[in-house]
Amino acid sequence: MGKNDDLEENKNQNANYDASNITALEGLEAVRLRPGMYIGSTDTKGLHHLVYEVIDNSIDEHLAGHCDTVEVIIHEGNSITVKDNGRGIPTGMHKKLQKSALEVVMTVLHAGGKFDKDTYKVSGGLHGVGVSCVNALSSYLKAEVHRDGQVHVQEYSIGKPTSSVEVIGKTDITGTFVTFQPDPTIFEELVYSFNVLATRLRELAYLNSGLRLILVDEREKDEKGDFIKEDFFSEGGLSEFVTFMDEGRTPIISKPIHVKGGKDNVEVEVAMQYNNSYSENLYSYVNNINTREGGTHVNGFRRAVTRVFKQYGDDNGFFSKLKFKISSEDFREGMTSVIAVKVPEPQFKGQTKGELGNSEVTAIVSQILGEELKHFLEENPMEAKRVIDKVILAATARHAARKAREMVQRKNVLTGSGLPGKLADCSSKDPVASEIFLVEGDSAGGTAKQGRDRNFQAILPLRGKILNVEKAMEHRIYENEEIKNIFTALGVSIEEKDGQRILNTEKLRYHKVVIMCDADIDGSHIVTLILTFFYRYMTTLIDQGYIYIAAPPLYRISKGKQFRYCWNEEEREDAVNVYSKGDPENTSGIKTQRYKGLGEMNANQLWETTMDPDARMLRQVTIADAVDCNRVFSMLMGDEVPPRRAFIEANAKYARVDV
Ligand code: 0RA
Repeated sequence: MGKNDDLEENKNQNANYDASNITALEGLEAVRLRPGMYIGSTDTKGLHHLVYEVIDNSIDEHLAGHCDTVEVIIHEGNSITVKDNGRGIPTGMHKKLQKSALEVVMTVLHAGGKFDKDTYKVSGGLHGVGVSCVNALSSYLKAEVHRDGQVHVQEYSIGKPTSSVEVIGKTDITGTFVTFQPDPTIFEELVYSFNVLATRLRELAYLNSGLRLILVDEREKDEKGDFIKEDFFSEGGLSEFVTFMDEGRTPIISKPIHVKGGKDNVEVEVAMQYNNSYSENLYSYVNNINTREGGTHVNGFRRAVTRVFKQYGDDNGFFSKLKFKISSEDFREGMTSVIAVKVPEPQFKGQTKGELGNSEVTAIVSQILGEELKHFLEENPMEAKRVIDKVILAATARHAARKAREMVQRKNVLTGSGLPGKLADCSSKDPVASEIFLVEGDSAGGTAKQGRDRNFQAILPLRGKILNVEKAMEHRIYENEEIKNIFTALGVSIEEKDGQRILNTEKLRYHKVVIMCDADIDGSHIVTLILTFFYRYMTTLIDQGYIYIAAPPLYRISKGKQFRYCWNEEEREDAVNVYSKGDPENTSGIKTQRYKGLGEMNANQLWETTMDPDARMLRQVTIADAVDCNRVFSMLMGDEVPPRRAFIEANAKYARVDV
């Protein structure tokens, strides 16, 4: 049932109330009753959403030209303060409701925005429910408004005022400071993540150039004794965003193409850069909200890129020697782009409401970008030629890739089962119950084959380092023995539809695909290579939660017949402590075995530490943040060497602990 159905229900039950009462009646009770409907969820995502909801109002003040700084403070105990230097929430009397406007904004659902409809409120979107929802879901909230020379304060608990609006002093600034403590009876998770908030503030800084966003974490201090603090500010906006995302790649034009424009109340901003990689990285936003599923704005963008580049290439005879057609995909290979639109009344569609539906937006984006791109090509013939050469290369490679892919896929049909010879399959044919372990090296593969439960666990040994797909051309990927084996063992194939490559997972043979490598730096490098491959070619499997990383132990500590496996230094010290009964003189009878690789474990040890579902630890690979993930992979696997090692060691960043 949608929000509107709810309203409808209230209307019928309270037929004698007028419109303003209905809004008030639906009230904050409804928010507490069904929080998920207003903020998405009550897990860690919903918890962070509360902060975004408050910041949205500050960003509206920025968009209206009245605010240039927003500060977010995570306090000890995980309460949050959001401070802005906007105009401050009005504090005068709201005539209709006979209350301070501040109280109305904070306690009446949907009144969170501006009162006058003419104000162009665009931030928010997916939920965009206003600061009153945050109030309803907070055990404590304080609003402090600096306005008209005075400091006004009101406090609330679960959305209800616990004091009247009081003037507590004088001020010579304007702004709104909101402090809130999320209600522990509503939220399953109460701890704020600095990284999650930092990533969002960074993104907001790029999306709203000129706005400074500051994040302070009072729960932690640095070496100097100061609170952890980060400052996000971008003068160049989306152009800098693209450069930031492409940090690990080599650009092929001197600076990103950056276009801004607007028509019929729709604002359009696009930045794009070509690099020498083979993947397309496209991020789209509507009213500062990431639209992961794209939509009409992305369609308009693609349309303009294809049309303008194609025309330019044709007009100059650049494509005349090609023996096959150029597809629209070829114009976007190695392109990193951000498309941000601001739409007054966005319609969101799709499974996760991550797709823009407003049909008028396509033509607007296409027209604005098209004109600017034409100018760019006319004025920068050298750069244009470099892009066109890249497009021709992409088309040629795609042609070769299709052939290579067809070869692999046809061969499978011809050879009956088509399963790779190296695969030790499981007996179960039920994908839901079946697991496959991708194991580094033939020797560890052998141990895993002995150690597994063959009923539901399959083993595919991979030889050494698999191909770095970040640097290889597509057809090389389908020709690669290890990668071919992964495709055929998993039972998935790539199909082309309207020039787009789609992973067909209908015949996926396992619902757990576990990457199992040594617990050392080489092992994590191999994990990363395999993950890069999954991320670029089998994203759906990650999205659907099928990809896992096994966590083999680092040590076996034993004394006599007793032993313990340890996964980190802390556990090792702990085990030694226990066996020595805390006496450092008493360690000579304690044996420490350091596992340098999977190969050093016998089959039984491998089973009981790493493969047995009752004892093992698996990390499920998730894509929490696509921007982050892309950057990580391009850093790791791209051209720039220095940032790599640190990233590899911290590869837990894109995986979370599971089971
Ligand atoms: C209603 C009207 C106006 C501003 C705001 C609300 C407002 C809300 C929040 C929430 C956090 N920061 C905020 N800043 C402003 C317009 C005020 C005017 O016309 O002066």
